[in-house]
Amino acid sequence: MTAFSQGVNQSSAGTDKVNSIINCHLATGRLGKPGMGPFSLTGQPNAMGGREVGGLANMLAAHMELADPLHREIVQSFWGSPAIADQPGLKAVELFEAIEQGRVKAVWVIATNPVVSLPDADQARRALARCQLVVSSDIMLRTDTNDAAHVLLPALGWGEKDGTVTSSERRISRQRAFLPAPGEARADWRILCDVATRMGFDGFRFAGPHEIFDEHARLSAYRNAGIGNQAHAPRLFDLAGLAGMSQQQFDALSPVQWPVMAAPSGSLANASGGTARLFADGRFAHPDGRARFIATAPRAPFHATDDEFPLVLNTGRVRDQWHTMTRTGKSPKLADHIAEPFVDMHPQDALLCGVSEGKLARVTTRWGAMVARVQHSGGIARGSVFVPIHWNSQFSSDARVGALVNPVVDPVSGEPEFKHTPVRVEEFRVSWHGFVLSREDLQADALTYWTRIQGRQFQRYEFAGRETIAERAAWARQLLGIDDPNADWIEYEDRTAGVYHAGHVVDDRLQACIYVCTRPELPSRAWLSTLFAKERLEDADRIGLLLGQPMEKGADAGPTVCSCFGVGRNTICDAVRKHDLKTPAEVTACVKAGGNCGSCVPELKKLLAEIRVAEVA
Ligand SMILES: Nc1nc2c(c(=O)[nH]1)N[C@H]1C(S)=C(S)[C@@H](COP(=O)(O)OP(=O)(O)OC[C@H]3O[C@@H](n4cnc5c(=O)[nH]c(N)nc54)[C@H](O)[C@@H]3O)O[C@H]1N2
Ligand SMILES: Nc1nc2c(c(=O)[nH]1)N[C@H]1C(S)=C(S)[C@@H](COP(=O)(O)OP(=O)(O)OC[C@H]3O[C@@H](n4cnc5c(=O)[nH]c(N)nc54)[C@H](O)[C@@H]3O)O[C@H]1N2
Ligand SMILES: [Mo]
Repeated sequence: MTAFSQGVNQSSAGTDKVNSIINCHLATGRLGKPGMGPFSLTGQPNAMGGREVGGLANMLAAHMELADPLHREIVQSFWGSPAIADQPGLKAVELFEAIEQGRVKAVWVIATNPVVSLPDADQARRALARCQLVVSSDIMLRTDTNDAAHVLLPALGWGEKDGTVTSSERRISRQRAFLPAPGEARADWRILCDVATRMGFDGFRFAGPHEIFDEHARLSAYRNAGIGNQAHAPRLFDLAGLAGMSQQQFDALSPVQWPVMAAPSGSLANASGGTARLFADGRFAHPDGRARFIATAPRAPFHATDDEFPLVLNTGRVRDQWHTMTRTGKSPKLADHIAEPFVDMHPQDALLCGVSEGKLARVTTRWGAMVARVQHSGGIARGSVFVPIHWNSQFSSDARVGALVNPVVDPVSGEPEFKHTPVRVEEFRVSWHGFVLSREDLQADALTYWTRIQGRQFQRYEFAGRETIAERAAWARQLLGIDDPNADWIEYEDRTAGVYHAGHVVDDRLQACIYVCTRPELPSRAWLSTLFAKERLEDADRIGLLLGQPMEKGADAGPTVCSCFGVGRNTICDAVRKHDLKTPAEVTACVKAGGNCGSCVPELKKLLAEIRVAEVA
């Protein structure tokens, strides 16, 4: 079995790579039987469902192809439509080029955040800034794309709406709302239908998702089974058995894999009416039933490295965030683990570039630049750097990696070459570092570098600057928005060492605290965070606030290592030393860390090694 995802697809030769995988399976006959086959791991929860309804510029609904005149005729006659496009629309990257050139004057962005997620993302931002009408339907108010929109249409999120989704194994499942609709938000289908109806189009007056699904199922079956002639095999995507359901039957639908043929008795198909396996008889979707090999010639990535841009920029995901963070960025538990945008690289490359772990770097390509913290995970080969796709202008001063990514696409699929852009990494020089924990949002834009991290009762801002601050107290109060001269404000300053600590207390509760230092080593955010949960600060807390560390030994758990069980670095290191733990399994047995998803086990290994080295030294 070959399971593949974006390391294969996101390439200027992506379709060739996928065809090569399929060729291997065809050549070896490893197809259509249990435990074998090429398996594309589609990333979006409903990526498959999107394809079924024709969610690409060169597709028609129900898996029909725009380029096929018979398919166009089928869809047009089923819909009773006066016209149907005979040329494909613009794919995402082409679309934004056309917008910037003024060839497209109005755009409606639905459920995507292109100012962050497209390659050459600064071009996408420029295009929207120049567009006459930008409409955005999203479930969040503030996104980088919404910031460029003229009209916002609030949509319902997945837990607030009703319909079906399809998984990678062709299984259609009912999805049911479990939350009420907030405010004026409407489901995407309703927004689309309401706009179409107001524009004077008929055919959009659906009572609900059940009627839309019925039309979808009928189209899939329309002129399908009977049409197996030389030029056209029956279309595999056939939901005949799901057409004509009542509202109750739709509501009770069990998950089922397509094709779902009409049940012979006329009774309604259910889970048993589906098709678990395709191609088991060695017959494929071509009219003659035979599969096709597609010859592929290897092709290098489009842009090669050179002296100016000597490394390769690879981009992708981290466990704790989803895409552009509009939802996961709100979760303190997720934000805690990897707090800031980073560039992961090999230590020797870092040395050659003059950057070092824990410090900031400027990452630059021919298309754009960003700022991120240098990290050595130990998992990056020489010559490559990895930057996560998640951080954007809502969360950090300059962290949209999309702005750096080259816009070359695969000629067939239009998929960008997200994993390969020549890049340069250099020091991002700053003269001081700091952080704030505050119950109120800050106006951070004036800071040279900042990242905002969602905490439980507060926002955390990591920042750094270049300019000389003459009056630290006045500067800090202004940053925190405190104008009351009698505010409960406690501070500590060491001018020679360049250290400044201050706390703002309101009615005995900690409102905000700020720590600045010329060196990047700053007090423990983990312990200071716990002060925000206190209804009133004790004297020892106020002293600890000034010191930036607890008075009581062992009270600081340190930065979170295991997000699942919320176990901090200090807790782990103390346990390792005290009980002489040697393996990650022993650590798990002792303090639980690493005992659930296991993604912190490499970090546990690293900590164990570091402690061992320190002991030996
Ligand atoms: N936590 C989390 N999970 C997600 C998502 C998320 O945002 N957050 N997004 C979902 C979505 S929509 C998707 S599409 C999937 C993506 O899931 P994946 O494709 O698994 O994730 P990526 O991080 O994009 O990249 C996968 C790996 O490809 C490697 N790679 C880069 N270039 C090459 C190459 O030339 N050859 C090979 N063999 N490998 C290469 C990268 O180093 C990276 O480790 O994840 C889904 N799951
Ligand atoms: N450099 C680089 N770029 C990449 C990738 C990469 O690996 N590297 N991966 C690419 C891949 S595989 C993907 S899938 C994309 C993801 O990129 P996007 O799709 O742009 O990212 P999301 O953050 O998932 O954006 C979804 C938006 O829709 C909103 N939303 C959520 N639910 C709903 C809903 O029900 N209705 C509406 N109307 N809005 C909703 C969210 O709040 C969010 O703003 O990024 C791509 N871009
Ligand atoms: Mo994706």
